[in-house]
Amino acid sequence: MIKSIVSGGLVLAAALTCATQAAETPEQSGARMAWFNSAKFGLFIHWGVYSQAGGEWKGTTNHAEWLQLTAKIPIAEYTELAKQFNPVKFNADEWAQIASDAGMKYLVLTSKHHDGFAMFDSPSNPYNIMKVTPFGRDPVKELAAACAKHGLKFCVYYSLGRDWHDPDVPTGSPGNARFPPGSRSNLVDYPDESRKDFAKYFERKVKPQVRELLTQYGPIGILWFDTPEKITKAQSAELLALIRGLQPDCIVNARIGNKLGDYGTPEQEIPSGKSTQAWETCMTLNGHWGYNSHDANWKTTATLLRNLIDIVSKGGNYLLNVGPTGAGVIPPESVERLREIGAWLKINGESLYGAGMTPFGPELGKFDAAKKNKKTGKPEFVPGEEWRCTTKAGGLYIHLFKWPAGRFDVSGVKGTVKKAYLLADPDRTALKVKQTGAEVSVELPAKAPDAIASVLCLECGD
Ligand code: JFZ
Repeated sequence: MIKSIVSGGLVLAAALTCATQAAETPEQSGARMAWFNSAKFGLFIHWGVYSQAGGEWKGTTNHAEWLQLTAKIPIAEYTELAKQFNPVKFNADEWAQIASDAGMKYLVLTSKHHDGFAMFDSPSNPYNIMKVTPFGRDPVKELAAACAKHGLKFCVYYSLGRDWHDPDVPTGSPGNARFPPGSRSNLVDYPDESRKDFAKYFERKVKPQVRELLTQYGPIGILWFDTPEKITKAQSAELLALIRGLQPDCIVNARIGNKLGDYGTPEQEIPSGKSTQAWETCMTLNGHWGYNSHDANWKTTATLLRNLIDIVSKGGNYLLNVGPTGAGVIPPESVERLREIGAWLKINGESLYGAGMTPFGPELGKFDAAKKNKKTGKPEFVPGEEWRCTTKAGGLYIHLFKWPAGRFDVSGVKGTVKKAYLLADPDRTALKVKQTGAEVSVELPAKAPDAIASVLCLECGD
């Protein structure tokens, strides 16, 4: 049995440093990050008023959670859409069960996306699901309870620097060709960027609602901020201090802004290399975060599962997204993929949960000078397609994507391989091992235990 070394890795996964966190010891931030560094896999849920439209608006069909901006809908008209929001098929226990069956350990729900609409009972701001819609229930409250019942950490997403309902949320920067002033703002109702004062929005809406989220729903695992945009360093620090004061164990991602936060959040991409600092890749199952009924571009279970293994082998977490319908139903194509990942984790989860990153590296892939990145012109990174490795105190887990003929060879192994076996083999039958120094060769059966990823365990000693 290979034991977990997560605790040993935590100090290395120390939070991104900054003035506010400097007062913290590595042990304190390590203790807060313990569950996150062990969990590896979470469910992201983009669900709100926009979900009702299913990506469609007056004949166009590529919308989703940005509907209000991409369809240029005035607040008055968008509020009419909100008044129709009545997700009678929403069942928090079902959603938590789907996440649990997928082998996920935490769940992040959009509590307020860029449209500024609160999916929770917000006494400080009436633009919320309890006041505006006929639904009359609080999904954040129901999901928090369902997650507690299913042993999942309940977490909330909060759009920090974009809010298309509030008059004081400027975006973009002068001189930034890609994101000029107003590029991510509601210019339909609030056309004059120069009149917008982020500090007013920060005091009027952000701080009261963050306080509500941290005092109304029990323990919050992560406050998953998004798009910090114009927030100042002082405001990021003040917000972090507010959170630490209310719930010291609540993890905060780096999108709180200004190099604060406990971990980084690469979006829709997996970094090429490994990192000792905590990080989490968030990714859609198809091409949209919010529900789009026209988007059938579903990633295969093989891609998703190999992404998870690749990410964990580099020291990260995988936050995989679903976009439920306006009625409150998670699309069956999403559920099917999550169930298949869960079935694999049921057999092989030991190789990921609580595991450390690869001691090797070449297996991850290489930069190919012959393939230039279209955006940067730099050599493209070509991921390795053969295998990945994760670690625990007692040895190595080799995840074989391609089943080698006859034997698996690896060099650079530290220590002596005491036993080799396939994790999917309930009898853990010992496989024949040859080792010369750091070179190891393991004889394999003809048939792979799993078509997507088969796990070879190498128990190592001195
Ligand atoms: C943001 C949102 O705009 C989007 O709707 C979704 O919620 C996603 C998870 O977060 O999208 C981003 C945010 C940051 C980057 C790209 C898209 N980024 O840093 O490249």
